[in-house]
Amino acid sequence: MCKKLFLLTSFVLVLGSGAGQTWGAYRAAYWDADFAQNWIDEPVTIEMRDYFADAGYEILDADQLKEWMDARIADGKISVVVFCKDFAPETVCETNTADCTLRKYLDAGGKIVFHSDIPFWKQAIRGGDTTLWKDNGAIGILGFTAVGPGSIRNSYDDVTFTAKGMEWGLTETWESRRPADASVAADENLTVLATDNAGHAAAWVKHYVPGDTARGFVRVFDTRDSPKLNFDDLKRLAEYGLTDPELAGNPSPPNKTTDIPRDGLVLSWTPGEFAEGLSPIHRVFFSDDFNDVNDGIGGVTQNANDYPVPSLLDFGKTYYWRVDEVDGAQDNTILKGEVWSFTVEPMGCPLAGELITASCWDIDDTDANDTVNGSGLGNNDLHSTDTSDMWLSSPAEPNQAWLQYDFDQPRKLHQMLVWNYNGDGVDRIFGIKEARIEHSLDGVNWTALDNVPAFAQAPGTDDYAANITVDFNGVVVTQVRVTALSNWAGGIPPFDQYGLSEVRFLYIPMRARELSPTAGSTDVDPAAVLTWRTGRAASVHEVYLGSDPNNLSLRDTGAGSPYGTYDTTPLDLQLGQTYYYWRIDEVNDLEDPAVWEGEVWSFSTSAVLTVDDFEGYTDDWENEEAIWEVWIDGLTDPAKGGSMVGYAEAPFAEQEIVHSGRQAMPISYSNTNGVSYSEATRTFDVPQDWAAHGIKSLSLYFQGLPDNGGRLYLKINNTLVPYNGDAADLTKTIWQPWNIDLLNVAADLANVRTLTIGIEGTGATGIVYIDDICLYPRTPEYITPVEPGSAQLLAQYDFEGNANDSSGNGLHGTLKQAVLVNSGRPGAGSAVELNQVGYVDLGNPGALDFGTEDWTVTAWFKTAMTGTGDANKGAIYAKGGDSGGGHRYALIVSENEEGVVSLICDDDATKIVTDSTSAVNDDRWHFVAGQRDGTALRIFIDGQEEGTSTAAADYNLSGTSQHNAYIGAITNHGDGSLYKQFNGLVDEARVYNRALSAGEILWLAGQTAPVAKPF
Ligand SMILES: [Ca+2]
Ligand SMILES: [Ca+2]
Ligand SMILES: [Ca+2]
Repeated sequence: MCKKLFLLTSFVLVLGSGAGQTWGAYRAAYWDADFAQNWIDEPVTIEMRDYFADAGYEILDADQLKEWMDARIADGKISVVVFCKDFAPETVCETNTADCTLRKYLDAGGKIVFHSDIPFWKQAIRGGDTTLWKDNGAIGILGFTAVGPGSIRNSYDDVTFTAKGMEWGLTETWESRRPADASVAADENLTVLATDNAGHAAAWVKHYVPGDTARGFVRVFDTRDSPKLNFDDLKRLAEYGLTDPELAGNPSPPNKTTDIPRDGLVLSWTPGEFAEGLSPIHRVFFSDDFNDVNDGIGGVTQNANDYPVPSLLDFGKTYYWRVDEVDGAQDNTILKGEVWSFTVEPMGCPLAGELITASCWDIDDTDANDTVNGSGLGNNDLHSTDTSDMWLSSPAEPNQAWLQYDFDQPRKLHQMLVWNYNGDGVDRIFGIKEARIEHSLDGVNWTALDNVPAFAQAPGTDDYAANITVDFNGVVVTQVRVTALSNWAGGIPPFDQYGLSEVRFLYIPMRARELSPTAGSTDVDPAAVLTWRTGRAASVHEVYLGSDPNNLSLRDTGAGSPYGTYDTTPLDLQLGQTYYYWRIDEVNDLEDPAVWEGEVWSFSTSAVLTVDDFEGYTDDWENEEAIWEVWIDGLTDPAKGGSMVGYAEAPFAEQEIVHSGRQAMPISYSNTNGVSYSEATRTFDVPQDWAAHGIKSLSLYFQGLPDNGGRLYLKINNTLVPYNGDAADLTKTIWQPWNIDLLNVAADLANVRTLTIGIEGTGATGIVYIDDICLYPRTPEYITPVEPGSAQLLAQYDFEGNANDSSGNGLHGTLKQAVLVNSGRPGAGSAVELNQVGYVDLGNPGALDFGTEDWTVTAWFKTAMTGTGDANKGAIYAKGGDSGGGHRYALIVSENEEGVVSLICDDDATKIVTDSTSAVNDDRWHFVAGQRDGTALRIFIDGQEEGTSTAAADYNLSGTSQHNAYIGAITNHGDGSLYKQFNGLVDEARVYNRALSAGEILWLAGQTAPVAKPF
């Protein structure tokens, strides 16, 4: 009942604090006296803190920062935090990995503004201490090399703002000292705000949410001269692209978007926080005049969150709009919105230079391609005076020099823009004055263009904008030739040369474009809706699709603009298909040509469909995003029995025990007080079709607890599917797949409305964790336990009375300060007890050193070891030496992650670590197997394969002969001592010089019934 009680109390709390919530709550600045800073002086941090407090930002200390980030991760509100100090505190940078809170906040759409020293150079510890992370802080947390190597540091260049930097609001420069390398900035797709003279990024933004361009990690002011820090600039960076949640936000189309279709435009936005529930809610202003919109002239009041633009828009024109909100929380105050803008598609689109092949009159001419490759053109389309970026015919040409442009395919031409020859000063006289222009569709028949204007002379200065426009009036061509008839020098020797700086062809887009999925897409939903932007003037869109690119079938003929769609559902595309091919032909019988055939694009479908991976649930129960609002339990509906989905307090989903991603579903069950079952049911708003796309199996992963009772089952709609494995699998603390052959399920699979997970059995109680419910196009397979016998068994240690080898090979061990105790495991007799001092010395028999051949090491063990320092690691079995110069193969607990076993192999050249995934330090018996099988290195926990790595076929481990084999310890090759000593019990350790099969490992793990083989 506690969850319901929690709901009631927290609802009251939210009502109490929610109404007064302001934008300040989502704009914050971090400052804490108890944590250090580095390159910024403390008095400046205080000045900065006070500046942001005055601007309405919430000031957070290190603990509050952790709470605030957790809250934003949970509620996903648009937010930003400015760091006044240039070390991040341990409360949010618990580790220098992507698992820390600060990175999770970025991944959840957060924004951080960070200045001065290298980000995460040190972790700040409460009380003023620090942990030195150096460059690895940023590499681990941000996921890339955020600051370049020493060779590019300390340039002291005054930075240059990029266009983006100015757009984001930078006004005051600084001297760069710790920039990101230019190539890294490009590879990481950083938004670069400022550069040093070498082009390295002195201010940049790393975005963590796909498609986002305003949030993420903002790095600025990469130097230590802290008095120059411009707080206004920092504030503009912080607020760039964010809006006050009280105002209308998220404009669609996004602010300043260009190339918007002129027809069918519907403006939309997210309403301000307090705008709901009133009437009218919004006032919309729309005009091509900024001032009219900014001044609030005209305007339409309405309740809908969208506004269909009433008329056809003008090509190339910029329009402005704004949405004012009525604030119901503040006496219906009108909240004036931001003015947004967009620009309509141009009549003609620029044809990319890569699609044009340029040639010219004479091989002695300079390169004709310099007139179509954008050379010499700066950001604002202004051509330079650099003649190496222009074309110039060779001397002594009698007024017939020509340039020819061959297009990739027929194009309907609108215009050609021309930049004339722009040589410095007098050199511009080589510019063409009169020209003949011809065009051809077939390369044989040429037509001269009428009304070609005289070409104006270039200014011979660096800011040359195109000053010649040639109209083609929509003629369809593949080639254009420009012949010089005269130049601005009169063509008299020595001035008989002819030049151009650049041309640009503008074509009318008649073919379908912006196809989605994009060419070569993978993991496409087999029920995908294909979309494209329609060709200009097309009245019908023909959709061709098939699995043979040379034999596509016509699937649909539809109408509509500016976007076309085709729902592939009727085709029943198959999962895991590589590839499908498709093409859109745009048709209008009134045009010539009537058909514009599109390119053939391909995509492949996903191999698996996810029903639920539990990643989408949040703690925002008010918006019904909590896991227990989707998976209905017995607390919500008594018909579901004794189940409780999720936890009583946030985070509601399980975030530690996960099979993949960051969340799983916990179901607590108690089949008591008159109920004999517990269920969790998800109802699909739109029934799912599990009979389509070649689906054959439903799969899920589950994990239990040792004291769990009962038996697992599923219901698809109301059809029962009992668990087909051992009921005791529910007591295992590892992830196990349950794969269900849907052929054997008599439910209406084409119309799945509900999926139920249940545990039956009166009196049964416990918790089961569920993750990754998926659909596969394959039939389940099972692994059957098989007794491995003694074939190629090298050694076996049962610890019955001594540490002798019972394999018959005589590789007896010696107990060293270790004792034998009752194992407590049924049928297993005694086990060896190791306490981080004791161990079992197996000597150094050559049989335990393997070269390149296969082997398997297995053991039962029980431990409660915690921590991950060397003293906290525990070798279950090891042969050879650890640390520098060591050769080894070993199974070690907590080598990388607390309580998780790793298989470590090292030939002193390549160390290969194969981690398992389950934490096994629960003081219960578990079974581990590590093996080499050809080039595969694998680790199994309790019979399930949990990790695999690849080794070269000639990976040779014979060097492990340098040290003894041990159970419970490994030799530190550096000093010859034993370390990583195990704490707990070990029993039934075996070494084989062959790779046991998965079934043999299952048998050794004590499994008697077949288990599902993971897909
Ligand atoms: Ca050029
Ligand atoms: Ca998951
Ligand atoms: Ca034993």
